[in-house]
Amino acid sequence: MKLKSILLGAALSLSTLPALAEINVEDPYARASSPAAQVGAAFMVITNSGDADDRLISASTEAAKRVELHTHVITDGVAKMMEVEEGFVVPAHGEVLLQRGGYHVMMMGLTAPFVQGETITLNLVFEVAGEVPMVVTIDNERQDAMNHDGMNHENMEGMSDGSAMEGMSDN
Ligand SMILES: [Cu+2]
Repeated sequence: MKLKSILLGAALSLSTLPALAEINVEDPYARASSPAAQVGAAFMVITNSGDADDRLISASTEAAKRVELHTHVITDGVAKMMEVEEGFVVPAHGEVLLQRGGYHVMMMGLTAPFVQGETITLNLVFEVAGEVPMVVTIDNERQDAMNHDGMNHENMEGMSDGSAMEGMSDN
């Protein structure tokens, strides 16, 4: 009886603590560039309505052998993907965009082809919020509405005139 009331008390006090990090994921989708592709990527908007910064530190899924957090960097006009080992910061009362041409969750060694309309389960791990599992719909046909600069996985490497890169360079 004593233990039970202690546990109950702990649960009550937990629920009244101010929110440290309140992670929400909006509009997640995943895609592969072709039906035979061995890799896929997941995109979403991660919001944090809490009072503390959080950080996406890793991810896992049964749909792929290996999952990494990636971004794109442009070297000599060519976009390349790079692992972001420190993860993606989700600022307090802010958001981080995972979108084509930028941050994404990279899935390598897909265990099955990404079929349009099917779903995968993705497990995100945050420094503060812990594990956040979610169902992500495969949408290979998705045009990224948030992609203001018109760049995406497909056309970045073939881009020759560099005009879309203005504003992304420091010099
Ligand atoms: Cu990648």
